[in-house]
Formats: sequence, C-alpha cells, structure tokens
Amino acid sequence: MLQVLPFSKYQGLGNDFLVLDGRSLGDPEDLFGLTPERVQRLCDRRFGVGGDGVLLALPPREGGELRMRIFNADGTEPEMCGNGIRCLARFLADSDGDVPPRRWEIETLAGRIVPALAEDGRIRVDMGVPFLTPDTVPTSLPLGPEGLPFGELEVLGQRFAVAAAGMGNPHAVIPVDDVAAIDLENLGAALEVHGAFPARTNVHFVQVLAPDHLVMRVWERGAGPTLACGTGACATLVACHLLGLADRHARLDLPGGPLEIQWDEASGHVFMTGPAEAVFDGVVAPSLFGEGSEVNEAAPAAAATMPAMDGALASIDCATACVNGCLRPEACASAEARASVAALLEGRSLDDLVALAGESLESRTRGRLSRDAPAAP
Ligand code: ZDR
Repeated sequence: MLQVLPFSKYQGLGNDFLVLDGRSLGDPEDLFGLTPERVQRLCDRRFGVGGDGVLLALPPREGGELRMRIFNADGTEPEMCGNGIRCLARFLADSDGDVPPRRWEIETLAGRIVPALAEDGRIRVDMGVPFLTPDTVPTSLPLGPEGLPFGELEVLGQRFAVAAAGMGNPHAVIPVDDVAAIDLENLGAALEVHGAFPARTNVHFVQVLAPDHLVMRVWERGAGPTLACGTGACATLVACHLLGLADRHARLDLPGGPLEIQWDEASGHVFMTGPAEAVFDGVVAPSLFGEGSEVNEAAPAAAATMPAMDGALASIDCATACVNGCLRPEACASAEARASVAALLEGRSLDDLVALAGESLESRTRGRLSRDAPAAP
C-alpha cells in the first residue's frame, strides 16, 4: 500500500521527469502503486508535482544493470525516452557517487540502451540502431528510395512531406523552411493521431540551417509540445541525413537547448550527447492520490477537507496570493499552512530557521549519498 512516495526531479534541456528509484523494490511490478491516473496527477503542473513524464529505475531482467520504464504525462508508456535516460543516468550518478567514465547497460522496451558519463559533465548515450521500415516504426507511409518511410500527408487542409523513423518509439519528421512559423499546437495534435501512425507518433518540424546545424520544434506523443526530445533529435538527424539534408554528425537546437547527435557509419548506432541536471528531491503527500478524487478536481477536493477557520485565521487575507481569486473563501485552502508558518516564524529566529533548513537538506543529501550501490548483475 502506498504511503509516501519519494521522488527526484530531473530535467534535460527542459524536458522534465520525476525519477522513482525502485531498484530495491521487493515487488518491482507493484511500481509504487502507480496507475495512469496517478502518473497524470504527478505530472500535472498545477495540481501535482509537474513533469513531462515519470521514470522508474527497476531491477534488471535480461542481464543489464537495471531496467527503465517511462510513463508519459498522459499515463501512457512509451518504449524509450532519450532525455529521460540521460536524466536517469545523472540520477544514478548522483545517488551512487559515480564519476566518468561510468556507463550503465539499461534495459528498455526499445532494447539495451547505454548512457555514459562524459568528462565534460554531459551524458553520451548509445541509442542503438534506428528503425527505418514501415512496420518497425510503425507507419503506413511507404518505404521511399531514400531508405526510410516517406510520403505526403494532409493535415488540417495542408499537405506536408513527412519522413518517419523509429528510435524504439515512432517519430514523424517534417523538414520546413521556417520552424518558427509552424502552428505546432494544432498540427502536432493532428499529426500525433494521424491514421498513418497506428501507434500514434511524436512529431518534429525541422529547419536546416547548415548540414551540421539543424533547429527543430517538438510535439511529443502523450505530452504535447515539450522543450526537447532526445529520441526525436536522433530520429530527426537520421531522417535529414537520409533525405540528403544533413551530415551524419550535427548540432540540433531544440527549444530547451542543443543536443549533439552522431549517426555512426561503422556501427549504425546513433549517439546522443547532452546535459541532464537535478532539480530537487521531494516526497509526494499521500493525499495527492486521495481515494475518489478525480485528476482535475484536486483543488476543490483539498478545500473540502480543510478544517473550519477560527477568528484569527479568518483575518488572514490570501486573496492577493491566489492568482485566480480564492477558491473557497469560507475555508481557504492556504489558511492552515499560513497559520503554521506564522507560528513557526513567531517562535524562532531567522538564524534558527536557516539552520533548520540546512540540517534537513544535509540529512537528505547524506542519506542519498550513502545509499547502497545497485547489486552487481
Ligand atoms: C521525446 C522523449 N521525451 C525523448 O526525450 O526521447 C521521449 C518521451 C516518449 C514520447 N513522448 C513517446 O514516444 O511517447
């Protein structure tokens, strides 16, 4: 039964994830009691923690060092996640005190993926061989002479030349003259569910600045527009190279920053190099997953459980802090929290409070650093 759920928030180029460490879970398939609804709630940026997805580090099954599962913000489970696996590698290094050239053999639904710590602080990931046939993407676009599925699709009354490539997960790649002019919200949403992609698809519009420098915008399957997409950047470089638009090694500028992508000729593997950073650690309150509360009704549900205010609390004016006005003036959702902060401030000096925060952070950091290394495979 779920009590409290500790998590670490990480981001890679602004593609952000909640990492749950289940490497020592007794029953790994319990998955911390996660359901699609709970993933949606965790990823909700207003009523939850906020994230583009949830990453699980799990014990291995097929000889790797560990296994990764990822859930999109909508609760669906994709096969792979490039930015996510960089975040997971950084999390493992932070948790276990690893330094370069540490690498991990990680089992995913897209096969064995191998991230490694680079000396410059970035993470270089062997993303494996791209999938370039219609049935492996999957797509109904026919295999073109360029060596990948390619064809014209009509969306919202416009026709686009669309290439498709798989990195375990499906990607539609659309070269355009000006990415900034693309109506990503509407075109991305329509293409994600286009009939040519039976498993839905991630959607990327790309503009070629030079053969070694591309700029792209991303619509992620199950998450909408995001600031970066690792698997998408790999698929985009592969597609652009096969279409004669890009070199095998290029910088891809995403809204959240650049990724370096190399499609190695000898091995056929795609290598992705980019950053991943810790944001914060936290613990999810059990009430976030309260019985009977629907995903988009968290605020009214929370207000309904608030105790009645007494006269002193009623004098607290929180209206200025509530962007959309008070949700429930007769039982303001922030009154209790404000009262306990006021009590804490009354009884302690600023020095005491700074020391308290420092001790808490230190004990959490020490606990994290002293956590056992994963069992050897
Ligand atoms: C785009 C992605 N974040 C990455 O970095 O590769 C992957 C997330 C999964 C994606 N939304 C999908 O394939 O459903």
